[in-house]
Amino acid sequence: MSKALTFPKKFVWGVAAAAPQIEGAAFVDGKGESVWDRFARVPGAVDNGETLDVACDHYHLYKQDFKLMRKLGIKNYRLSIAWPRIYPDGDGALNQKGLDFYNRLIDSMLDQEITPWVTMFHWDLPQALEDRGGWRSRVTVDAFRGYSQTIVKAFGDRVKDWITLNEIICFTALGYGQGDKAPGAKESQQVINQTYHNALLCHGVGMQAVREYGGRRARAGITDNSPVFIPVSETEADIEATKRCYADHNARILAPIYTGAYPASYLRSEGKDRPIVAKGDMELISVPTDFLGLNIYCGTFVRAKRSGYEKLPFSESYPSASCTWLKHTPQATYWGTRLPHEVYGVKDIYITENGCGYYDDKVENGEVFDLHRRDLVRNYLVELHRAIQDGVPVRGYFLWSFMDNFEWQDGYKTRFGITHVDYKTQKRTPKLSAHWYSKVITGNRIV
Ligand code: PNW
Repeated sequence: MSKALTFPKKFVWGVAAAAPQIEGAAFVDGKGESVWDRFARVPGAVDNGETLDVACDHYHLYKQDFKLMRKLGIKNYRLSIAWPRIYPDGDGALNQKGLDFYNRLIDSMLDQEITPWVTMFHWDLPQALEDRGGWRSRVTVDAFRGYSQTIVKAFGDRVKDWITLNEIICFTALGYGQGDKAPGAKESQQVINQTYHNALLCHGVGMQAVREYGGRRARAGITDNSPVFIPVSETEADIEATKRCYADHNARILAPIYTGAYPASYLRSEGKDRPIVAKGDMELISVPTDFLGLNIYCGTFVRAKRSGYEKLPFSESYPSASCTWLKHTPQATYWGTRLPHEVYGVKDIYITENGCGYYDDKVENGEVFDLHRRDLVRNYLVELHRAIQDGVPVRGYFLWSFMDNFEWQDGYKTRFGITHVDYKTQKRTPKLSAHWYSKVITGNRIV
């Protein structure tokens, strides 16, 4: 048996999902409306007018879902807590039924010997907070302080690994700039920069909640989808160019977290649109983290140019998943982990998401032959293994996603799961990729 593709001892293998994409029960047991519940009702916002109302009904089916996870040998599960279940209005009155639900959920995971990795915020801002300014406002930072403290106090006896926020860019720039994600606003560049800044403050506030109330063994970090760049050739010139490109594109999020300051070049280029920074903000944003979570799906190729670097466009025939933004670029796991380590000195990296979405995963005679997914994930893991061999401190990998789910503005047609969900019957069918991944986990090596 070849040893070459074995992962380090104690490497963490898991799967990931997020509350709004799987739970359903959107208005059950006192849950408040989220910006996504509202946005999904805007005509044209989500494909086919689909909503999050039922999704995979994980709210009611979590026990069987955890049994299936265990059967597949999955020992780590990255989930998120729905803020509007805990505080329907974002702050103020606490919804005890929401706390009860996550208590049952976590206990049920532990019964199946699955370790929870909890994301505090995966895009489902309470609509009531949006009505008071949402990410534009520091009201949200204050509300997040209360929310994060409450959940760390409530679940910290059983949850040791915390992720403050998922993908700042997606709920700020895409929600308030591009407008294709909730709340679907179109704001000025200054406001967008302020939404980033307020999100960074929440990250700091969440870190503090874990430090204060999480107990001695608790660890915390953020999950980012910092843009990934890949040198088109692994020559010194292209690698140097790629590093410069990487640093330029991470000036808004990773730089402030890991250096405690926005790069001067960023502040210069934003000019009067730069975020308003209050005293103490940068210290809060750069509270030391225990790990960095990275969601890695694809990268952009870069080459050296006399004046610096050049990003290369993808041709139309370049291979991708059904969602065309997801180009087949396995080297993304190599460069996407190596560069934060080299540029920002990040220690302890987890891939908190990687996977792919297809339209045509079908159950035939009880099976789903998603060879395309198995192949893609395998290729990305080979490159991740190479990163570890080269000394990049990658400690774990979470596959997105455990089961098909609500893929935001794409609705339900794009399936990211290694488990197929029949949305009419809620029947779960592990796909071929699930059986394959199960062997990877048990063997701790790529098979
Ligand atoms: C992530 N991109 O989002 C999210 O964290 C998940 O909730 C989501 O379901 C998953 O990836 C699959 O889309 C991303 O355009 C969305 O590069 C888009 C991009 C990256 C991540």
